[in-house]
Formats: sequence, structure tokens, C-alpha cells
Amino acid sequence: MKIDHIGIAVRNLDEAVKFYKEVLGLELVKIEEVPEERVRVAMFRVGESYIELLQGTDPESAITKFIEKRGEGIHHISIHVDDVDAKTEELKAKGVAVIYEKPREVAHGERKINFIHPKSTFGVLLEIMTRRGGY
Ligand code: CMX
Repeated sequence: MKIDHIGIAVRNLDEAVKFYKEVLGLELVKIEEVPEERVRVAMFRVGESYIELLQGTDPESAITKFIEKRGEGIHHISIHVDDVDAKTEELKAKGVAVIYEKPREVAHGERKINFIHPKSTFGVLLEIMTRRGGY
């Protein structure tokens, strides 16, 4: 396992991208919409891992709701696993509160993701995921 990325919830993606790219000087890998999760995201490479900036695309987005309740900031930590289906089943068998019964395919099948509820992880939303290629 390794940390794939850290997700940061932002109100205005374009403004946040400017800061991370132009002020911090991080390498912007891509900006994409992930309709399955109602977000628009920007990925920045940081060594072997990434920082993902996320803006909600509608009021029902988990990101929009998170910002309403808790403000901008770290939203989740994403851990890459070999097999997200197997990991989901293993966690369910251990009584862990996973968000999706079965992992969800996003980005045209490029990635498969699930989440563990913060109540199981001492207050941090953890994503578990498998991805085929790079971002
Ligand atoms: N990190 C830490 N704690 C969080 C949290 C987060 N990201 N989001 C919610 N919480 C806390 C709330 O503050 C609240 O705590 P208290 O009970 O102490 O007030 C508690 O969790 C609320 O839990 P809830 O009522 O079950 O759920 P919410 O309606 O707040 O939704 C969650 C939280 C995690 C279930 C929901 O956001 C979810 O299903 N997330 C998974 C999908 C997602 O986040 N998609 C966006 C990212 C997609 C991507 O990476 O591409």
C-alpha cells in the first residue's frame, strides 16, 4: 500500500490551482470532472504521490457539503491498494464502515474507489483505490 493522494476541498478550483501551480510551483498533471462523484478536480504531482484539489459541482456533492459544515481543508487521504474489491470485502468482514457496498468505477474505468467512514478511522475520511495508469 502507499499514499496515492491527499484530497483538499476548495470553494474555487481555478483560484486554488493558481496558488498551487504558480505560487508553490507544483506540477499540474491534469484537471478533470468526475461526474460520478460530483466534483471537478486538479491533480498535482508531489514526488510519488499527488495532491488533489476538489471543488463540488452541485449542492449535493460531498465536497460542497463538507465545505458548508467544516470549511475548506483536507478532505480525505487516499491509499492505493492492489485490489480494492478484495480490500472492501476484507474490511466489511471486520465490521468497518465502508461507504460503498461495492467499489465504484470512475474516470471511464481508469480508477476504482471506495471510502471508509471517518467514524471507523478516528476522524479521517480514507479512500481506498486501485488505478490502472497514471493521472
Ligand atoms: N473528514 C472527516 N470527517 C468528516 C468528513 C471528512 N471528509 N466528512 C464528514 N465528516 C464528519 C462530520 O463532520 C460528522 O462528524 P460529527 O458527527 O462529529 O459532526 C460526521 O463525519 C458525519 O457523518 P455522516 O452524517 O454519516 O455523513 P455526512 O453527510 O457528513 O457525509 C461522508 C460524510 C464521509 C459519509 C460523505 O462525505 C461520503 O459519503 N463521502 C464519500 C464520497 C466522497 O467524499 N466523494 C467526494 C470525493 C471524490 C473523489 O475523491 O473523487
